[in-house]
Amino acid sequence: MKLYNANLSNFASKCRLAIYEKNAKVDIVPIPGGDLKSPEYLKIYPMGKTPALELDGEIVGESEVINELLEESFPTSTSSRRSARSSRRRARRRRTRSSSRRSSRS
Ligand SMILES: N[C@@H](CCC(=O)N[C@@H](CS)C(=O)NCC(=O)O)C(=O)O
Repeated sequence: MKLYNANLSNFASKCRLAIYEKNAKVDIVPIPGGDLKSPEYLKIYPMGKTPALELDGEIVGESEVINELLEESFPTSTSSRRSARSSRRRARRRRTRSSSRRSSRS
């Protein structure tokens, strides 16, 4: 797993904290091209935002969705570890739900 991070982003810091707390095996990397709107980064994540998590070639955005995925992949409690595939499926559903909530507000 790889987290595309900008140190000054408060949204990315939520994910960094979760990664540090869990001591999770996630590479925290800077934004390719040095800018959220660089062609290199837009190719990876067309929203051009941080944070974004890369997992087996798939990109997951939204700090809350990322943190839920991290919790399921690296649980801190004794709750059972869910499979990465089902975590990703749930992350996709949450992303869809959170973007439809946002568009119904506007
Ligand atoms: N709802 C998103 C917000 C992410 C966000 O807006 N991040 C800022 C940096 S703090 C960003 O990427 N801004 C660039 C842009 O909106 O184009 C999340 O929770 O991850």
